[in-house]
Amino acid sequence: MIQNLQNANFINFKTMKRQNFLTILIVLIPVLSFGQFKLPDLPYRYSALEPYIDSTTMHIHHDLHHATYISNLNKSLEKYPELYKKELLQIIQHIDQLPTDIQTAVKNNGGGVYNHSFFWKIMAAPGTAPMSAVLEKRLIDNFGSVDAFKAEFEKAATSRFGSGWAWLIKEPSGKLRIVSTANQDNPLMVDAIVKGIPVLTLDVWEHAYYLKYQNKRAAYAKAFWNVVNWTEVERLIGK
Ligand code: MN3
Repeated sequence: MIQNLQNANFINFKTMKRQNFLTILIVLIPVLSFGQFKLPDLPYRYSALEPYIDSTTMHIHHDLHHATYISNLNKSLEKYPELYKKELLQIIQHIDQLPTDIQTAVKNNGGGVYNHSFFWKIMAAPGTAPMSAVLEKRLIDNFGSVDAFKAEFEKAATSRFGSGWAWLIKEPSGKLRIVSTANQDNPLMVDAIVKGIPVLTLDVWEHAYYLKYQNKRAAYAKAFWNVVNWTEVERLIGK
């Protein structure tokens, strides 16, 4: 009987300790990670872009690739925690002003974080954010026709050697222009060959399309038009 009671007390004590430990952990995790960059949720379900971009690709792309850029960005800033307080846009626009030992890591991982967060936002479920007449006119004014715009964008996507991104950007003059960048670079970075505000992008890294399209990047770029959030593109272009 005494033995049983002791066992019971012992077990209770152990359980209590574990609970305390868990409580401390739950309190500490947000404190320790305070200010660090976090993975944003997708603005739609993983299957929302089906059949053009499949749910498995979205899971791997968001939960693994994008998440890895986040954790590597946080790791690369560990030596300079004051940088966690900055806006990511501020950081990636002025990589040349960062300590030299982290510039490459922040360019690659900060670019990866920014580009993916942006990419998710300019897509939407098929048919839910069609192109308005206003945006159509803007594209015609800039590129001659919507088809010519799409053809030039697809060319930027397919002719980018290796990994990178195709972009529609707005130049300071208001002119729209199509460019492509290598790796996780983007047109906001200080060393971009052509600078401008991104209003549309397509990830042309193989991880973005290989499961469904294998080596057919051109087919992926064509399918992309079905999932563009034209409402958001128009909003970003503004006046
Ligand atoms: Mn990607």
